[in-house]
Amino acid sequence: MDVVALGESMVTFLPARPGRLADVPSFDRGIGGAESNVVCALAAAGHTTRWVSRVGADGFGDHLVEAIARYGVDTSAVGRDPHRPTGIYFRTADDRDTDAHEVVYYRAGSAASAMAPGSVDEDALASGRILHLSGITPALSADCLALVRHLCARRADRGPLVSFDVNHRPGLWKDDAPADPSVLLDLARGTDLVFVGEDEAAAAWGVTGGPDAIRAALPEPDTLVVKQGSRGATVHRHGEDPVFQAALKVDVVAPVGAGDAFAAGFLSATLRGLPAAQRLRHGHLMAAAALTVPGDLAPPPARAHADRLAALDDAAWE
Ligand code: KDG
Repeated sequence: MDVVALGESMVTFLPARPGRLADVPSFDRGIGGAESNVVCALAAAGHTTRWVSRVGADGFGDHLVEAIARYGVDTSAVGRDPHRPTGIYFRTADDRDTDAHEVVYYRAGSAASAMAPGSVDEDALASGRILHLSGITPALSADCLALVRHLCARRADRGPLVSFDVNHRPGLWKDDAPADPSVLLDLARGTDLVFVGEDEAAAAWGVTGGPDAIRAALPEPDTLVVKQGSRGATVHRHGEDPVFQAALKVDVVAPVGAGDAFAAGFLSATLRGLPAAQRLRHGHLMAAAALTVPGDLAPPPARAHADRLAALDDAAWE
């Protein structure tokens, strides 16, 4: 197995037309979930992947498991909870206007929020070359925080490389959250590969000043990828000079899911041992695909096509 991801996924409701949530009359069903988005994109790009989670014993749970399995993701370690529902969430229509962007979650008390150390299949979690986690899970409950803390603990007998996307979701860090978002910095310290946006580092940790300042606050992970919005991203790796790579300029249809696609592209290139700049380019290519569709997930460019685009000379990538 190349990549295993742990996290909550939800049935997503995308508004049929633009407007305030209060005014939208109908919604199209999709699937969302940062970590499953990553493994779906990786599976579509030809990697072997597994999603570990819990869903309710309900129709939404059936839909999630079936839809994610259709991408080619192994779902055999997804548990069913007969007592708790599958989470769902709604998005507002005009995702292009980030000020009007609304995400409304119905996930408190969900099946996935009850995940805890000992309640998920540890062998499945250790079965990949990479274990991908995100900062969404620790916001869901004290049990979920304990589970992620356990998985992020730096151990001598390292199993998979641990990848952690900070994914700061302000809507989840309310009064009933098990901690405040500064805990994400502690968790990130124990992992090997961290993705964080400049905006997230400022909002969650109060770290401003760009990639160098973020690296100074987070020196432990071998690889730190700082996403700088539409400008591009910078990777810091132990023993190497930082590398910046500009992003592709696209007309954004919906930003949700682009960070997951970026992580998938970067992880795909990491698994293939490509150099840092190529890892960033593959991240940007997958993100560009996700940015230009309304849902969370877009079919990634075929690997040979992505390789050709990533190999274009620097002028094409400025
Ligand atoms: O990264 C996209 C995710 O935010 C979306 O799919 C839903 O997982 C989700 C969340 O918790 O916000």
